[in-house]
Amino acid sequence: MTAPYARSDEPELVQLLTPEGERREHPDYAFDLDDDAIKGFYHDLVMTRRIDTEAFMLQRQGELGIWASLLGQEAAQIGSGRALRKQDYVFPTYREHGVAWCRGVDPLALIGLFRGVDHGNWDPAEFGFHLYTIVIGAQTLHATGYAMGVQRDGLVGTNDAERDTAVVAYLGDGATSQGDVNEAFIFSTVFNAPVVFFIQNNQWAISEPIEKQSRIPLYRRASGFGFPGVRVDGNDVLATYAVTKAALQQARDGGGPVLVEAFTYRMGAHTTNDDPTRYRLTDELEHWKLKDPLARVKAYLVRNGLADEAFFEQVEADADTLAEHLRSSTRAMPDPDPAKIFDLVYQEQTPELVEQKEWFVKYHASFAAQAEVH
Ligand SMILES: Cc1ncc(C[n+]2csc(CCOP(=O)(O)OP(=O)(O)O)c2C)c(N)n1
Repeated sequence: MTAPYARSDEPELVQLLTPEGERREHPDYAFDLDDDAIKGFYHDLVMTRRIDTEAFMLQRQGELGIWASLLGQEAAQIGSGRALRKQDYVFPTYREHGVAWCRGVDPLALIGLFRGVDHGNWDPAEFGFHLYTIVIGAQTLHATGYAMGVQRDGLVGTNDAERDTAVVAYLGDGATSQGDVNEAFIFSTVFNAPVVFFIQNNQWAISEPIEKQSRIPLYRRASGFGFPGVRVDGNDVLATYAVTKAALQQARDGGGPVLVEAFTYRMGAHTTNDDPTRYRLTDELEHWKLKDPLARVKAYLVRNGLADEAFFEQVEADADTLAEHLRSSTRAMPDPDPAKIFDLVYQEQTPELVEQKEWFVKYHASFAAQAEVH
């Protein structure tokens, strides 16, 4: 069996920045931003990694119930997230902390979800960023349905850059084995829905390797459904930006769905509940460390004299400030009102729900009364 990482050298992989920090050109995908934008991407990458490592440590200290780390996947998320326009709409999984950062969602809202004090405390409509979906692949159907709605609202192919809208569904390699995802592919292509399926192929679905999910590279699956697919170096923030930007534009222009496979690697555990040393070899991780998405942008900036020591120090200082804010604010989060679940789940309160809520409030209060007696 071929090691998963051997495939990353396939010629179809779109790459604009090598692991050594050298720029590459691609005939179909040009990077059209300047070096200041690349410095901005570097800032995003470092901040996102720090949110991730901080949340991981908070989980280890017992402050969070669980955390799904994005370590290694920062470039896939920042590149694609920065390619979005304000009016676009994102359906994430549970690992899209970098995309959330690009959409302006407060990282504390993500942390609150994993602490179990709320159900996702951000307004999806405000940020164009849906709540996290834990059910593998389900969000691809939500995204397809939403995209069909966008199309029917006349928000596709009008040539108005402020108006034309694309929808993105993020998913993992393992999710492509789900029926939901295959149904979403069929619906989106036959209805020409403006949706981009952004697969972060991080090589593992918990302990199942990509070899057990597919006999062919994932991006080629799209052609079987009748829409285009492209594989991009998911550790290259410039390439993920350029490829996603083109895919989003095709969707907004009325060209239908596109599948983007970001070829990347999950450097950490699946979640904080999991031990990857039980199923994967250390040399695989060591191989991918050489492709680190942050190191290659830093190498580019340094080797071209575009950023000095003061710039990197400032980025680290910003990350330290954010980390301190996340730590202290997480510990200060109040416990939720248990009855709140009744207010948030349903649009309308039926008499039965009102009755259930009253019973639940009394039942819950009985514990406090018992504690006073004893
Ligand atoms: C429908 C469903 N089946 C199983 C699970 C349990 N589960 C949680 S994460 C996961 C693996 C997902 O792998 P992948 O799609 O590659 O995404 P990744 O976590 O690697 O980003 C599974 C099977 C689930 N959450 N939902």
